[in-house]
Amino acid sequence: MINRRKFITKALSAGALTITPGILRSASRSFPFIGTSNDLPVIISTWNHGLEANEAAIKVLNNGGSIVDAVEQGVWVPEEDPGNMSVGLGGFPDREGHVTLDASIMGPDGNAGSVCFLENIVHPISVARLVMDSTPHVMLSGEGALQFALENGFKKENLLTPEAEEAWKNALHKTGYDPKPNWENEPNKFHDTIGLLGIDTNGDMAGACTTSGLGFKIRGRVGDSPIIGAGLFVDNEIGCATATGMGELVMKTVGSFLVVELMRNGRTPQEAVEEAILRIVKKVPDHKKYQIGFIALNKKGETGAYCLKPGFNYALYKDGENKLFDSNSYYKK
Ligand code: SD4
Repeated sequence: MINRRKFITKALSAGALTITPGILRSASRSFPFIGTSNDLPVIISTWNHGLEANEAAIKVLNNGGSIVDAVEQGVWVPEEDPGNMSVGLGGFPDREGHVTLDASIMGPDGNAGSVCFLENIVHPISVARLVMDSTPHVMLSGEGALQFALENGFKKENLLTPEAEEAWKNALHKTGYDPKPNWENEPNKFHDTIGLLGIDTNGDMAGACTTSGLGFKIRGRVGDSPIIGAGLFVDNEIGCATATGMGELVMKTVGSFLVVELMRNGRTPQEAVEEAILRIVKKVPDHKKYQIGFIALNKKGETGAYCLKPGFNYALYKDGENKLFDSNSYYKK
């Protein structure tokens, strides 16, 4: 009970979290960095918003926080950024105009928590953590997840910003209210989930994944991000992985679990993420219309990143530096 109360106080102070952005930021590089040193900690996260998320996660570790605190508070940064239209506050709504959120978290003890189809809460990752820490369950959805959050002190807020509302109206106009946006021409536009993986100086690993999901999706649609094993998986003996992109492809191949199992069987993180993308290429007939990106981290602090088509980038904090890298891709254009 005491732990739970402390945790809630911490989650509620999320709105007051201040991040000094950009201290460690550097230019994007056009080659994948594959870690080889044993220097820990290492934090890796999806897309360019990962730079500030990594910084926040490292600050938590530097201040003596746990690796679970670090991954959770790292992803608070894009969740509470109203300018980020793919995560938390300011995310693109579904086709009815409601922002619905998916999030999951896993710790080094193998415990997991997630929420899906959650509305009106700025930090779904912290609700997922509360599910993990204070209930015997793994996943809460929709109304029930909201009720659980409100009962535990989270505040109900409107997440639909004027910018996201305008984008929604324009998209409806352009697509004729078609639930499938034009992926062919804009493969990366709707894919900006943050997945963040970390290993601390003790070698303990955790991961967090949070998103507003597919822009202008059919109401009720849930993606891969809150599905343990699809959008996120952590096995503290082996490594961890997370995914971004068209979640349906990741769910059909249980992508993050696959990456970790490949590492268990001896693959490096880079080999594992490449094989998981290859699995999608082989098994999902219409994969070429979509984008998928995986990142992975193993027990030695080695990392991997790979995607279906060019355009995916990731942020890596390693050896005291936080940098953005372009991922290699299966298709070259
Ligand atoms: C989903 N995988 O809901 C998420 C979307 C995503 O960056 O990755 N956005 O399918």
